[in-house]
Amino acid sequence: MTRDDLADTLEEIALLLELKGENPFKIRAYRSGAETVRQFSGDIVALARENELKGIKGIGDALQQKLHELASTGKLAFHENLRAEFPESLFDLFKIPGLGPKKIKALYDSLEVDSIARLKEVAASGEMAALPGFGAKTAEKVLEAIAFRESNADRFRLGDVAAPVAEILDFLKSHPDCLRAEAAGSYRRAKETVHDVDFLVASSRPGAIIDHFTSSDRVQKVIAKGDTKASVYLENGLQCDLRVVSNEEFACALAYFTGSKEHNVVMRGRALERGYTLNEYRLGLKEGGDRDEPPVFESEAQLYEFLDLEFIAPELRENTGEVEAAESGDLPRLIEVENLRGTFHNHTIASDGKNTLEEMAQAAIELGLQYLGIADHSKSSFQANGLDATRLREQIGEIRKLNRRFAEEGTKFRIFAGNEVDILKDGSLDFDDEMLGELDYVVASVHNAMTLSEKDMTDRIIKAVSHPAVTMLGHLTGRLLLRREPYAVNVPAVIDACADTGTIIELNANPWRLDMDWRWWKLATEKGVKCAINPDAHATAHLDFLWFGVKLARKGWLTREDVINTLDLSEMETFLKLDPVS
Ligand code: DGT
Ligand code: CA
Ligand code: ZN
Repeated sequence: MTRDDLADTLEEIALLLELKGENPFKIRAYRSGAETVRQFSGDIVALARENELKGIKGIGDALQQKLHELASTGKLAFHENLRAEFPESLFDLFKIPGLGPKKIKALYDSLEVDSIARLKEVAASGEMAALPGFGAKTAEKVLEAIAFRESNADRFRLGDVAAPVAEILDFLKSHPDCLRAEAAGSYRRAKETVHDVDFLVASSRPGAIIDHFTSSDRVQKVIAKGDTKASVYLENGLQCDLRVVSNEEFACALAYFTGSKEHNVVMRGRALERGYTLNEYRLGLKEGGDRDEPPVFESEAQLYEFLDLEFIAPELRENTGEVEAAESGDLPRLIEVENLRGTFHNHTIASDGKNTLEEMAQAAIELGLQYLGIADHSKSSFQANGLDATRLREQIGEIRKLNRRFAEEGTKFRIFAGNEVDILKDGSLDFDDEMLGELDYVVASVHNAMTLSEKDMTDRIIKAVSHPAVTMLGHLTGRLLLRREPYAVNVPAVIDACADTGTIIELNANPWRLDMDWRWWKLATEKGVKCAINPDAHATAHLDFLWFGVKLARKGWLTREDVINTLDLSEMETFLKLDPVS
């Protein structure tokens, strides 16, 4: 049970009571209770578990009891009974953007909409558009949202699978008969979303490994179980496949199941040209061929070498030129997480972050970073409590003070005073030049008016990056993976403008974004544009997102030289034209 679990449950109760047409005061009590739980500064989950919520404003007696039951037992009878009054399929409707509780209630009451399938029907037939408060535009939006949902069905964000994958790998490796274990497939290639995860184990006792795998606490349902293969679902619906091979087969199997399919086709072609066959288990002799028996490969690297190739990092295996580069010895030396010295786009409690300046700095120091850029929101992002010039100047003062303290203590660490300045609808910035001039650096981002035409959006962003105060462009397309499509924008034109103006483009490492997309970085570096890998952290724990950022940067063929935040502190001070703190 987490804070979010508690708050989400209260919110869902409010929705269901609303659908039942219950007393608005009761509904409001649940809704504001959810808000209180989210905002509470102490450990609300522990307090609820220990039944010590008394006296907290906004949580009455009835809510205290319910939160206690939920936190101490993991469920709430009242909630479960309420849910049981509705078909399970109704709950999918809450995941359609643009359908709030009021609309869901109207659809449910007048058109008996209780599933996505029924929703699609009434949106397509014109019945929805005819309802008061709906209209043709709403119906169209709903249909688009359903189509988006269908095309993303059964996909998962890399950020949501990384933790379970690491746990399952540890669990597999804990078995005494497991010689080697890896997660292959799109996960290993660091795709931003994956359909399923393909585990591979080397063992001489496959049956024991398969039993072990399917008995994991993480496994919710076993889909199929054979002598050397098994497929399961985890609690979050992610499908995981396991294949067990012999230790001799492991290297070829790992290469095969890492893919991509397109990369494999080219590899198999190379093997054939040399008189061999290549399948998921081994390199073999081509029928009628006159070659010697091929060796057993202990590692993927040996297989690549045998086919006259440099080792190709899994992130690059998409058949976008990596085999040609490996043949001619021109593969880039990819960036590694250890190369990062600092990072920029990060938030604090001054806007919508969860931690203070000092806590964020401390966390960055513990990660071994030498600098941390603070870029809270600007005033137009009022929903994120953006800062006006007065508050921003105050923050700059606090940063200077902390920096002097670091210098006095002899800590080699500096906070850079920046801001994530909104790019307004017309491409101008949310602060005047005087304010911008007081900052160490500026991240410029689009946060509103996302439905402009492609031309208007492109002009808007180009105007912003052309402002001399802008150091870098934040999350270029505004996409939220599996949730919101990128807005319409001409990415190559923006890359050209950034090249002309010397503006850095951010690789936003938040697993919801991973924006700019990895497919564009080759073009950007060809044009001489630099990358900044930024976690867009809203809490200290989010600094770990840098790990996803580096994975995706590697997927975009980026080297240490392409990524600006590999500069050390004094190089970065020079780059930002700042005097060292004295
Ligand atoms: P996804 O959809 O996110 O799960 O993507 P992948 O790449 O993990 O695809 P998956 O799980 O269907 O298969 C894992 C790997 O196995 C894939 O990357 C390449 C290999 N593979 C699967 N089917 C074929 C095939 O028909 N031909 C070849 N050459 N390779 C295949
Ligand atoms: Ca897969
Ligand atoms: Zn932002």
